[in-house]
Amino acid sequence: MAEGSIFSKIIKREAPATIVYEDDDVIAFVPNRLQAPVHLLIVPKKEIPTINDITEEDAMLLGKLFLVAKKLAKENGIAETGYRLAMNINEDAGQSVFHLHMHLLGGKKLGPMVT
Ligand code: DGP
Repeated sequence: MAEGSIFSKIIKREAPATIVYEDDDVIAFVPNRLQAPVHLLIVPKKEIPTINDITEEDAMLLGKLFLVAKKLAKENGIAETGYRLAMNINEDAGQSVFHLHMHLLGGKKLGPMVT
C-alpha cells in the first residue's frame, strides 16, 4: 500500500529529501540512488500504490505529472537533448516503492529501455 510509504514521509517532511518542485497535488525530489546525471522522481501526493490503482478521477492528476516533468526537464537543460519518463509497476518491473511515481531521467545518452 502507498500509505506510510517513504514517499508519504517525504511529503509530510518526516523524512529528508532534496525537493525540487511542490504544489498542492504533486511533489518532485531527487532519489537516493541516481541512475542518470539528471534523475528526479515526480510523485502525486495522493497515496496511489501503482498505475493498476488509478481511476477516472485521477486523470487530471496524472496529466499534472507530465506537466511537471516537462517543466523540470526544461529547468535541468535536457528538454532538447532528450530524456526518459518511466514508471515501474509491480515486481517484474522492479517497483520498490508502492507509491506511484514517475522517474525523469536524462543528462546522458540513455541505454535501451528493456533489459
Ligand atoms: P522504483 O524502483 O521505480 O519503485 O523507484 C523507487 C525510487 O525511489 C528509486 O529511484 C529510489 C527512490 N527512493 C527509495 N527510497 C528513497 C528515500 O528514502 N529517499 C529518496 N530520496 N529516494 C528514495
